[in-house]
Amino acid sequence: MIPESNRYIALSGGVGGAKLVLGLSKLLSPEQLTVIANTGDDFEHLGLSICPDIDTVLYTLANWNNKTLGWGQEGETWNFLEALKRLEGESWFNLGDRDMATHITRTEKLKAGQSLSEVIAFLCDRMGIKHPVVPMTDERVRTIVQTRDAGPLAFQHYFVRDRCEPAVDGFEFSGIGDAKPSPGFSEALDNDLTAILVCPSNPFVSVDPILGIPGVVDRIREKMIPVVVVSNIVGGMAIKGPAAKMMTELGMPKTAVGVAHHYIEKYGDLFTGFILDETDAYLAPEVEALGLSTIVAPSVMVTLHDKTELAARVLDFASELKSSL
Ligand code: FO1
Repeated sequence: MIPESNRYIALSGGVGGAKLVLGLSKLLSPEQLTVIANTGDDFEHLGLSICPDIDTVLYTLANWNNKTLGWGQEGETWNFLEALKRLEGESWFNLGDRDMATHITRTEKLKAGQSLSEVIAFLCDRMGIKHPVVPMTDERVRTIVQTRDAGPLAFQHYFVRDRCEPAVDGFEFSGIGDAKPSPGFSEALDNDLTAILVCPSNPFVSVDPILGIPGVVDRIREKMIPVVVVSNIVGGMAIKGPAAKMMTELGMPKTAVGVAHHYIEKYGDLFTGFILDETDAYLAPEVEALGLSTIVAPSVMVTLHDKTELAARVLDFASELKSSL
């Protein structure tokens, strides 16, 4: 049993992160869990404001998510996209008919002057989501992927239009210097927290933008609480997305050790715990040697049971680390 006074922040990107968030939401009350979603992937397309990671988390918690694609809505149809193609419109980003309703609602409300946090709170309410899911910031932050041959690319151009093909050189988060944590993120950081949980999301383009918001790392550090990461790399492959390919191109080992090393190198002793999949159990001594307490747990989440089991292991581990601080 998780004591009612325990409170957590989960940092999440899209598909992989949303799976653990769903598991956590089954074990923790809305008062105990705040989900912070990356907005570096957001972009403007066809006049619409699109927030892929936030929407993936929302659709997953609402059980509206497309189980085959990982992103977008279940029962989706593609009439708009087909019609757009006939008119030679920009159709490389697959916008489903149902999904369009989310983008149009968000765009209208933002244009009317609401903050992104207000719009996402409205969407959570309409989708029946009780756990607070908040954008990392209300300011505009955009991930730019530096590539060797194609120069700087806006994230969705790199990811969807160019299918992650260009070799990556580095990342930039445009606008981050002026960004503040969103009100919900800031309030959650003011709480008496038990731990920060870093979901199995891409370290470079999902977690780094959240931690890159000025002041966030210092505020976490001041709290002297465990920061626990679930590796997004299992058996040398990313659970989803281009993380392993990026690591190779950046000259890093594409293993969970590479992930741990990235976090330690960038954030020093901010991180305390690391969770490895069973496949990677043999890497535990190497991760421990980097100064991270490590446990091994099945972390490939297919069923709801897998998600809640991993969430339970993460929470147990965080409690153990908290009591040993
Ligand atoms: N990912 C794709 O690979 N192809 C798409 O056409 C695509 C469309 C899309 C539409 C709405 C949405 O919320 C997400 C969408 N994604 C698509 C996923 C998204 O681009 C990425 O998964 C994230 O940005 C990476 O976390």
